[in-house]
Amino acid sequence: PTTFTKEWDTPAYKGKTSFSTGLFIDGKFVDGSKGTTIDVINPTNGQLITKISEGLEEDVNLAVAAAQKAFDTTWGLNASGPKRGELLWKLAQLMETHKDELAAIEALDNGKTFDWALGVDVTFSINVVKYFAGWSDKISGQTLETDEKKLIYTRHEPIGVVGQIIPWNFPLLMLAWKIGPALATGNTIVLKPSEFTPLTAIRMCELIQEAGFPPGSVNIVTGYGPTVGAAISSHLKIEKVAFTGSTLVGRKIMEAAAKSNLKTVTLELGGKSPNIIFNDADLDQAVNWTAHGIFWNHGQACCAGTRIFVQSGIYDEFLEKLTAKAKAIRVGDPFGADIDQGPQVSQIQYDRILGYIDSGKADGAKVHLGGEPVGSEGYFIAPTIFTETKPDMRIVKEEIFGPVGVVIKFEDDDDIIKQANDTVYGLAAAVFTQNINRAIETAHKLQAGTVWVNCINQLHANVPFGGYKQSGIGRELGEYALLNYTNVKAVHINLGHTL
Ligand code: TXE
Repeated sequence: PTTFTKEWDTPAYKGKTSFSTGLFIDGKFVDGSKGTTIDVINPTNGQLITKISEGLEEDVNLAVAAAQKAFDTTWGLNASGPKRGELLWKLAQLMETHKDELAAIEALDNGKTFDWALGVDVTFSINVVKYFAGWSDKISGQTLETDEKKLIYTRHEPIGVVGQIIPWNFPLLMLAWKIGPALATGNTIVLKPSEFTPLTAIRMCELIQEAGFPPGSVNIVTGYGPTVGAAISSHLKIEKVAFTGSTLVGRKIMEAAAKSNLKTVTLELGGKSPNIIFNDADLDQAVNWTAHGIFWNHGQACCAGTRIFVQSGIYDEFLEKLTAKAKAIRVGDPFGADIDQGPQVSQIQYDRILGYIDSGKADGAKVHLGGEPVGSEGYFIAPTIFTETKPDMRIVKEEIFGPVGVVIKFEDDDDIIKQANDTVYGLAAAVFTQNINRAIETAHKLQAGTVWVNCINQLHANVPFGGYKQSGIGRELGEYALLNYTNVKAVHINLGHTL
């Protein structure tokens, strides 16, 4: 494989990087089996960043074989909990040493600003790896009492080779969420990053190697969904697959799992999260959090609070303040000085979002702010707010995954729960009120895996995250994530019962 090298001398970052562009299989960087490559495009200007190796089904097979060998010899039940924890901790330390470089690669590849990449993506990824490092030596079962002539206990054993397929909105962070619990519990991994944002994953392979993980314990096969992704989800030797991405592909993965070997599936899918602001909310704080809720990461967040329900008593004032806040967002080069919002990740997403904006206009919603591209190159879209929407409009029902929010007026407390829950999704929700009873009552009635009260988009390594309804299956992060990566075995020992 070739080497990708780049130097930055920008207001946000000065520094350089250099890493292989190959697949990472059995501890080595290799070309794809057919020698083909994938173009990685810079969303800021539409130009080529570099070419990386394209993996195919054959490469997934090689990666699974390497992962199986590692599981049977150097990892799995052959690596003690303290050893696994030590290596994960070492990895976190290496990420810390290279944190600016990782943030720069992420900003280049994904288009998020360098400052956000550093402050959120890289920092949180390090926390997550450290958090799961700590779990490595605390994986244990139970002893269960039945009668005095029996000893019964459970073991939480690693599953084996696990497949992980991740998206482009938080490339490094999703990798950390996935590999952390899988390695802490002793599994070996075949992971596919998004074809749009593979670079931090490839750089991480070098850090994984440097940390001392045995060859084959982590394999990264870059490639496309219908080839590498499909090969992982239908592989007969992979017993579990974890996926983050669209609901559409989530369905395909479940289908492939069902048709192949009934592998366990966990899914973290889309959302159309409600954000409810009651008359008695702290208005300025609600405005600040709401803006963060829609525009953070350019709206490319599965938990984005995109359906903004505002009670009638404060609607006008709220909308005015939110508009001022959105207007102040500085859109531009992710490495520029004082930039808040970079480009959308790809031409496809850019076209998709503009298509949604057009559908909103055609359906008769009012573009209150934005609603158009910014500049003449790259995939920049102005922060956009729609008002005067109807419940059946596509912009109200479907996930747009861009900097686009819809603001909807509501009157009474009861009706709002119905409106908020009127969606096929159930990933997250937010509620703003200074009345504790209303806050808790609303939080309990909302059908969502996460409810934020007087805040939004808050995530922590030790707090589970995942969806109700079509937003997914299973929970990531926290102790809950460990359940995805272990098989529970009950061992019965007969101490004297005779037959
Ligand atoms: O996602 P895909 P796309 C939503 C968001 C966005 C939409 C489309 O609404 O606008 O999805 O994005 C791999 N078998 N989210 O099309 O395709 C693919 O290569 C196995 C929400 O980019 O789901 C990538 O690695 N894998 C979301 C991963 O799936 C397949 C984050 C995700 O890409 C595959 C991203 C197949 N047949 C998008 N086809 C979130 N929950 O945060 C593709 N992939």
